[in-house]
Amino acid sequence: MADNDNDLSLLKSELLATVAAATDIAALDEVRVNALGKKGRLTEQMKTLGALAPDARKERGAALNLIKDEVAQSIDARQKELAAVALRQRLERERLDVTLAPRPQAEGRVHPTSQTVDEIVAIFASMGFTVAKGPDIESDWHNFEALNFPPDHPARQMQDTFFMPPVDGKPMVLRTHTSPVQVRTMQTQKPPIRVIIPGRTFRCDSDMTHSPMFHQVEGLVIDEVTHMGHLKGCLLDFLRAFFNTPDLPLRFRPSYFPFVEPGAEVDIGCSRKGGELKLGNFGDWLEIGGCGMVHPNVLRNCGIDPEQYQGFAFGMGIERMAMLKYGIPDLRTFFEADVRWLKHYGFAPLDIPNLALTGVAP
Ligand code: 2NL
Repeated sequence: MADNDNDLSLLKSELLATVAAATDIAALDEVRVNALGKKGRLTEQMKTLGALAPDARKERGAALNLIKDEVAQSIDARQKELAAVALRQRLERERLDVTLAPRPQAEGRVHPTSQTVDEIVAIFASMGFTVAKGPDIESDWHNFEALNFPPDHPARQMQDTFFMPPVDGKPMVLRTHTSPVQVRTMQTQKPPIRVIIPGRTFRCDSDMTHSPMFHQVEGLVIDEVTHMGHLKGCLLDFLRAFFNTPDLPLRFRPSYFPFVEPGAEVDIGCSRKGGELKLGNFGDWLEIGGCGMVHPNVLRNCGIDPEQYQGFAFGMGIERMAMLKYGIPDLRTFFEADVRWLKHYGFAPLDIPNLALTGVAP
């Protein structure tokens, strides 16, 4: 009997020691399985009781039950302890100091071209336009042919083109305007159509006022009854909103673009007194883009019946608009990637265009 008592008290202190030594919940679970699980050491002891004489079985059984209870209690207590420690550590780790000063403002700036595109998109979106996109490398057909530039037409030389290697025998170019995206839109959408296309364009031209890569925004509206009055009203609303000038005058000057008939150059009112350019009703004029009624040949080339539908289109240079709005004097600086320039002329990332003051917000 004394031997039995000894081996049980040894087993008990061993098990309690392993409970105390468990330093996390996973280790403690293992201890529980090793002691009380199906093949645990106490369970194995229980299984040996059947072989004992009734008296001995009763005595040893009672002793084993006491040990079982004690070990189970000790595991539960340790579990609570470890959970409390884990919680304390987590609270420490995830502490948030709400009294800290805000982080310094981010260094990054939004490029004036991007900011201007965002502003243009916001205004036209409020007028019911969607935005379309297309590839920079275009087929000669999408860039010229569909737009009523016949193969040897001198108008092709109006736009000095970067030619690309042919694809599947088809001549390819870097798009010289965003108009091919309008061609793609007319081919894939049914009228009524109202889209603008802001994007990169390329012309083999580089001097004070020309960069080989620049950005354009073009607009296209196709419907059953669309006329020059709609075109002029649309551009007037847009330009007054964009330049934040409610009385900005607008003038159409007859001009030639192969893809429109009639076509016009778009001028806005300005003053050039004392070498300083100011926009507004001052009697002088500044060219800002071109526009016209979409040529019936273009509609036909894009699968739209010119007897049923007509539309207007317009185009403007984005850098030029940014220069005018934000007083940036030199076009070429837009593409020099000079961080000092970007710090000076760039916009804070959250300087979201606000239409509240423009009068066109619905
Ligand atoms: C300018 C002149 C213009 C268009 C662009 C256009 C597009 C299609 C059909 C007809 Cl698909 N027209 N676009 C029309 C007139 C002028 O841009 O000075 N851009 C900077």
